[in-house]
Amino acid sequence: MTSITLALSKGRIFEETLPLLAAAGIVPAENPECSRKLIIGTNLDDVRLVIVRAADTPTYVQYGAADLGIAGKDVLLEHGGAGLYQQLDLNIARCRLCVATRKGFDYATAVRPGGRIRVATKYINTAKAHFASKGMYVDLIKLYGSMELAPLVGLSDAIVDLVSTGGTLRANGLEEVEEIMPISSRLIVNQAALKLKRDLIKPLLDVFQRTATGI
Ligand code: PRT
Ligand code: MG
Repeated sequence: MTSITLALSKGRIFEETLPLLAAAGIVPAENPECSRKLIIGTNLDDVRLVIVRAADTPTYVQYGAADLGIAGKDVLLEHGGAGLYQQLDLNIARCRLCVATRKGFDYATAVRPGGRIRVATKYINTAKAHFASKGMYVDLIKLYGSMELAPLVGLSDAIVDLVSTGGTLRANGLEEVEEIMPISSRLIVNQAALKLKRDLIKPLLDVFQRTATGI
C-alpha cells in the first residue's frame, strides 16, 4: 500500500497544523510534546508524521524521506528550495523577519551606502541578500539561537531575527529598526512524490489550500 509521510516540527508549527490536518480528516495518534516518538501514526493507515527540527524539514522533503513538510518561509529561504515543489502559503506561524539593534544605536547612519556593520543571525543567506540590496557591506556572524544576546555583549551591532509579539526584543532592551519581510509557514512537497503519489497527495493539497485560504 502506498502511504505518505508529512514532516513537521513540534511546537508552534505542529499546533497550528492540527486544524489543517483535522480538515483533511487526519488526527495524529500522539502529541509529540508528550511523546518521545519521532514517527507518529495517524487515524489513517496511509498517513504518518515525522517530527524533525524546524530547520531540517526542507532537507527531509528534498531527499524524499518525507513526501510533504511544513516549514517557515525563513527556513525555506535559507534552504534554497532544491527538489521542492510548490510553496502553498498556509498562513500559520506568522511573524516577521527584522533587523534589531540596541535602543539608541544609530542605524540610519550605519545603513548609508558604504556603511559597515556587524550583524549576528541564523539567517545568513537572507541577511546577505537584504543588505546587498541596500548597497551595504556587512560582517555576518552565524548563530544558532538566542540572537538577542549578541548586541548586548558586543558580539554584533545588529541582529536579523524573527519577531512576533516584540516581547523578547523589549525584554532585552532591543528595538526593531527595519522589517525585512513578513513570514508564514508553507507546505512543501517532494517533486518525485507529487508525481508518483499524486492520488494521495493532491486531495490533501486541495484541502489544505481551501482551509488556509478560507474558501
Ligand atoms: O526552537 P528551536 O530551536 O527548536 O527551533 P526553531 O526556533 O527553528 O523552531 P520553532 O518551532 O521555534 O519555529 C518554527 C517556525 O515558526 C520558524 O521557522 C518561524 O517560521 C515560525 N515562527 C513564528 C517563529 C516565531 N513566530 C517566533 N516568534 N519562530 C521563532 N520565533 C522566536 C524568535 O526567533 C524570537 O527569539 O520567538 C522570539 C520572538 O518572539 P516574540 O513574540 O517575543 O517577538
Ligand atoms: Mg524556536
